[in-house]
Amino acid sequence: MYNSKRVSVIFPAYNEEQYIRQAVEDFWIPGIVDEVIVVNNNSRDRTAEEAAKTPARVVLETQQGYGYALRRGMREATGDLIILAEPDGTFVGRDVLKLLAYAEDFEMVCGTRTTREMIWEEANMGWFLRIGNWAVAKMLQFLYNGPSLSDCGCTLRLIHRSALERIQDRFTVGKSHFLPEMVILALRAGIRVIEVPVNYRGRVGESKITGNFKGALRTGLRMIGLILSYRFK
Ligand SMILES: Nc1nc2c(ncn2[C@@H]2O[C@H](COP(=O)(O)OP(=O)(O)O)[C@@H](O)[C@H]2O)c(=O)[nH]1
Ligand SMILES: [Mg+2]
Repeated sequence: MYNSKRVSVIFPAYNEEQYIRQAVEDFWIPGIVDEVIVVNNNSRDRTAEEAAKTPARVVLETQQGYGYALRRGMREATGDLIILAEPDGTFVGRDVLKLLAYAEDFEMVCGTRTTREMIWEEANMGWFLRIGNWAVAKMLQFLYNGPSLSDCGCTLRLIHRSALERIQDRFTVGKSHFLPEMVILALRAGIRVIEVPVNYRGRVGESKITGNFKGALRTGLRMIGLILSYRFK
């Protein structure tokens, strides 16, 4: 509980057997986090078995895709404050406290991974990804008159249940470009959004989205297409 509010953490998981147990342990902050949900997205490794060894609730989402997995997790969550994260070692559990601190003033608190001082040496955030994430975030900021944004692809974020309920039925994206849709819908609904710097570390296991140049470019182009089509259609 945080300020008498129940806190849920959601992990979308596709083949994350190596780190899933540690992730649940790291994010289950005693006295603060009430529930951790692992959304197993048809993993072909032992993600489900490893997650079952933890106190987390494990649900299976059969529709394949990062966005589908997150959306399922948000439907399953019972908390008043809902936090999205990744079980791959890139995020630090205690950064949840940074999101919670801002959640007193804002309905949605997004992490940003492009702050130089918080990018760990081994992190997958070279100049191309860093500038790309920043540029697409700026495009979103200016086209939707948003708050200062510097990262379009940071999973680590928090949303109040009351705010989520206002936009949840309008989610359409199921693949890797889900995050900007969530921000656009939030801004359009008048939800108060802020961004805060979070740690970004190296990954455990293989990256499936931005791990190679092609994958990163594909996701970036999908995000740009989405931002333009929402704005001008
Ligand atoms: N790529 C991908 N990731 C998924 C899927 N379902 C769940 N995920 C999870 O989404 C998160 C993001 O993927 P990841 O490989 O870490 O991409 P990266 O953060 O860009 O390196 C991870 O926690 C995955 O386990 C899926 O169908 N595809
Ligand atoms: Mg990742």
